[in-house]
Amino acid sequence: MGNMTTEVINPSTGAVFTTVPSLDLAATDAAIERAAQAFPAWRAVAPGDRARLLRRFAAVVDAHIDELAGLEVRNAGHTIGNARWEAGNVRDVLDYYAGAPERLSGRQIPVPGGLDVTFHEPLGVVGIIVPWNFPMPIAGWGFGPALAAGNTVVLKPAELTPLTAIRLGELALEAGLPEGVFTIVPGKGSIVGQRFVTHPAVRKVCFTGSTEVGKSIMAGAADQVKRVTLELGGKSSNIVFADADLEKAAASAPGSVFDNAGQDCCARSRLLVQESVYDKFLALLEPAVKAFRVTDPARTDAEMGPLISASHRKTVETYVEGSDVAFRGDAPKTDGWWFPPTVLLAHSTDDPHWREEVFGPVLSVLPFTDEEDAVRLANDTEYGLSGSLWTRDLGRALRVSRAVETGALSVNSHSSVRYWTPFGGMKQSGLGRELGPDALLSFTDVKNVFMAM
Ligand code: TAP
Repeated sequence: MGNMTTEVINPSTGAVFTTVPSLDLAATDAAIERAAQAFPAWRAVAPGDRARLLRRFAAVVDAHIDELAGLEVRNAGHTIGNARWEAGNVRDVLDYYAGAPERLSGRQIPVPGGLDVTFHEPLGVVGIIVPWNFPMPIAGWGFGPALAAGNTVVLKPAELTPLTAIRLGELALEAGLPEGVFTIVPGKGSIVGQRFVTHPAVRKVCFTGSTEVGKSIMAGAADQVKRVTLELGGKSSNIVFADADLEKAAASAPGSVFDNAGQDCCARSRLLVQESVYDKFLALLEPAVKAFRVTDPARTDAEMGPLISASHRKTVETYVEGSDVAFRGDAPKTDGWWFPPTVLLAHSTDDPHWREEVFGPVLSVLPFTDEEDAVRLANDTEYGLSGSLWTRDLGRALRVSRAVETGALSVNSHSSVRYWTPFGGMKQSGLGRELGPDALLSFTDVKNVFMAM
């Protein structure tokens, strides 16, 4: 079997606009072997020189922000505003981790009879598997720290959204990264992604995607005791207490779930509102949802574009059919995988839209009685990735922040991601942390050396 090609579709129109290669097993093996051959020279690059190369890579990305963002608008249906931020995030992550090679210090530990020191050794080849929902940032969160720590990288973009990754691979070469240090391997998860798990030269797999595939990757990696970082699904809560700034909380709630058409593992897809302000809050929320602008994502005033594919739209629709719709926004009626922002009332915690990750612009609402009830409802899920809470009471903010079982939480805000702070999930939302200092160390193993006097 030779390499095939994949058609790339614009989700705003449903039309094919280009094709890319889809690599077979032999081509995947060849890419992994080139990465393995490039590893000894890459790890030996002087720290200052590796830092300079990463800074140059960041500068080349910066010079191509508009081009990369334009690709993502067409390929993933991201709004142009978001897509620019995403390309800028790749640049920022590279700049941040460019500071790492010269600071990746071990320790000197007091021992009798000699000297004991530790080193943070790179692992070798790292395989990064990226989903379609945030192709650029999720790629960068893997390859930035992995390269900085001295590893070489093979990266598989999602079949639906390969274009920006392929371009980033070209830009890395343009910036002067040696051949084989950072290779894009477009193709199917069942072929390319699976080979990252089974090929013995790949020492770590960094996977972002569904919990189901994440589990199979973890099980497959056990065979070679391969390191894994898993960033999986989420069902995050937005908890609004009666004492909160309700206007501010209502104005920002739509963006917290409908941004990227809800195809966001951090989407606050559960809205928990204290019962004493429930009716008032929903009355404030309704106009904000109806005003959420769903339109051609290339328009600078677009707040939401289409869903990624026709089949995904069908799946999202199943959560709305037969459910109690509180209110909905508008979406274009033209070709493309459009879906209106939708608010559903949950009548039971068994409702599928309350329980499962919809990964679409669907918000599920439920009232709660008191703090304890809010925490219980927020924790009633196997996911634990993100979340928000709104209150003016500092003590409550701290108590609830500590009690909600989630990897990232924001108070009176919906932000989840800063490239210099850790990001990742508790429970079945994932394993390990991306970004910040934690991610860097996760691409190394500690070596202890004792030298006798
Ligand atoms: P998946 O189907 O899990 O796909 C993710 C990636 O894994 C794709 O590149 C896919 O390749 C590949 N893949 C599929 N099967 C594989 C296998 N057996 N072995 C190795 N790789 C395989 O998820 P998705 O539908 O693309 O993304 C949506 C899900 O990702 C949601 O559940 C969402 O919550 C989660 N997500 C989580 C996060 C974080 S940060 N926690 C971020 C984004 C998304 P193909 O190209 O062939 O599909």
